[in-house]
Amino acid sequence: MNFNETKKGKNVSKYITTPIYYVNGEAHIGHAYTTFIADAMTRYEKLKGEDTYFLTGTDEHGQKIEESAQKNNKPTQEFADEISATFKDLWDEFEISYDKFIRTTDEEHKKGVQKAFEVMYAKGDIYKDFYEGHYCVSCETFFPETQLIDGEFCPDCGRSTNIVKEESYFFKLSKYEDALLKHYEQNPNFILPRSRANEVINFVKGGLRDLSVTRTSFSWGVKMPASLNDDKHVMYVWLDALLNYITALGYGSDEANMKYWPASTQFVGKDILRFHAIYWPAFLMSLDLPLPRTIGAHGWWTRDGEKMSKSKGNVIAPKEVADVYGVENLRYFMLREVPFGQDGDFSQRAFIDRINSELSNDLGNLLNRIIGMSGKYSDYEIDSVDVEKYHKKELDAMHAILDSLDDFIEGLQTHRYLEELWKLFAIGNKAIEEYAPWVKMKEDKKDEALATVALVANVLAKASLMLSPVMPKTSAIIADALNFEISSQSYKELIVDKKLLKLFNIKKVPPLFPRIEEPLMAEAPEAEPNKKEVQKQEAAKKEEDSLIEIGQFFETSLKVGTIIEAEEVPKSKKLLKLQVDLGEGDLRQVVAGIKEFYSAESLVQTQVCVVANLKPAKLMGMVSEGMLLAAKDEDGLCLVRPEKPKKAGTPIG
Ligand code: ME8
Repeated sequence: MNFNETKKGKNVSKYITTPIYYVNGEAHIGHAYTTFIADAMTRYEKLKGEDTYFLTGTDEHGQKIEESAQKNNKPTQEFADEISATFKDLWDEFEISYDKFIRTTDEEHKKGVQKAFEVMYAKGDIYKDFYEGHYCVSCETFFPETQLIDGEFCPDCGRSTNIVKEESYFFKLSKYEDALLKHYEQNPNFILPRSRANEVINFVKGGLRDLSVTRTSFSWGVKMPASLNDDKHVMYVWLDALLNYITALGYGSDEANMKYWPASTQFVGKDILRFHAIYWPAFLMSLDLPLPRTIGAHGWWTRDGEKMSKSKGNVIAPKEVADVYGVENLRYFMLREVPFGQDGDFSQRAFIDRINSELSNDLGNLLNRIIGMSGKYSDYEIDSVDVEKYHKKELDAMHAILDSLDDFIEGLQTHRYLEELWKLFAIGNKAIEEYAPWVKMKEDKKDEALATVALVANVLAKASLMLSPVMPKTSAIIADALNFEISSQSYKELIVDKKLLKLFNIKKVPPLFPRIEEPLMAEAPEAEPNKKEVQKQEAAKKEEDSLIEIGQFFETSLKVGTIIEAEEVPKSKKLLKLQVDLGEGDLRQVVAGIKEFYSAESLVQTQVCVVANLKPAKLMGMVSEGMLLAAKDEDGLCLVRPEKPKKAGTPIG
């Protein structure tokens, strides 16, 4: 099976997905961001005339949902129905253009998951054993003891974990380690942004354990396939959830829409990248299905620089923002504000600034000026007949920008896409200042004045087409004023073929973006901090700033090494030259500054902990290919060693 399979010879369709949202709480701004970006990408592809399919939905099984329902004194299904409906209603109100809203409690989905389980089982990729480990209910994930914080707390969310021992079916994740690494290497766009790929690759290189894919400790999940005759177990929620991307297309039931597989872009938050970039492709390999083209991992949204949480009372409900500022303005702000993949901050100040300067000034005013001028000079009639003659330079500059936009979409860089698009309005605004049509009118050069007005009308037409994936309704209003419709047909004519608008009468429109002077929403609640509180917060912030993500830690390869040879470096007071065995024939020369504390002979055949992926360095002319871990205080230095002998090369972490 070639996992890179593209649909050569067939029409390539675009299948775009959001994560499916847990039904343990209502939608917040982070959910809205993923949904907006996926919606904008789908609309962009549609505009280009592609056959698209856009999936979103809700993730409804697992212990976390069961517990949330209990807390709310509701039967689990009823609770899931209610919360799932709040997501669907919100996306409908926001006119999100999804083709399907999947729920993991849908019967077809459950059938598809059971079929996938049977296929993996028949292939020998699933086996039964026992699992004992630390389980984080909130993340629905087991963690090895070595990854826990203080031996107890979840490394992802910091909550306390429980020890769970149970019979379980396991998926042979370890079998796919090499195939996954090969796939990452051969497909540099599999994980975007590329900066996020390293943490995944290092995690896989650190060794994959087989994955427990069933549970017996609770029952709120997809039942086992009847053919296995093992009712005690239900499916692990992540196996169930990830498979939604194919069951939504009918995998295991009516498979007509499987023609959309593989997905072109699957959007996820950075916290769930590992599930999507490791487990998900491994499951697909096991099912002999091609892998998605791109997993796009976005960053985290904060509010006024603070993490949002229910306890702080600073969570932003997207509906609240949309009700006062408008959903299209919110879409624009979120997609313009952050480089895809980086964390973003929601502040009303930044939001209002963008509305006033970019939407109201750059775009809104340009449209109003052109309507005003054409009303005065030509009774609202706009004719592009002389635009080429007087404005070739501006037309060329505009078309060069339009030609470059596709690359930003390919790289999921919506902020760059919008930044470039805004250069069109700059061309329009500059042309008005430079050619001053009102002066031309006085000089009796009416055709020149009207050519400038028509140039700007064309700028607005082309820009509104390209803005339509992000601001569909606003763009439709602009297009209507300019007497055309946003469609793949007009895209072809105005963008691909670079044609100009035909003779038409421009319509008056009310201002699209009234200026906003003051924040329209209540600010995030701010507790009155006393002096002690401030000090505490500053200390906590300092600590938090120095914290790293688990992925950053795994970027360092630490290994147990056995010292085979050791000798003093002549003329050096501090250095010893060591030959260290890191297993599987990996013999390293390490030059270490430990001579004052250890004799060369005492080190031979002892074990040390080695940083194994440092760039080689030269010390006194000798290459050193690693570093030993050591602790030093006023009493001197001691090497950090494994408590018991371990095989050379054993990973530490
Ligand atoms: O993880 N900023 O669901 P979920 C940006 N059911 N994104 C945020 C965010 C924030 N402050 N908070 C959460 C799940 N998200 C699983 C997915 S897919 C097969 C299963 C993002 O409701 C988060 O990163 O907890 C994730 O991408 C999405 O919201 C859903 O989170």
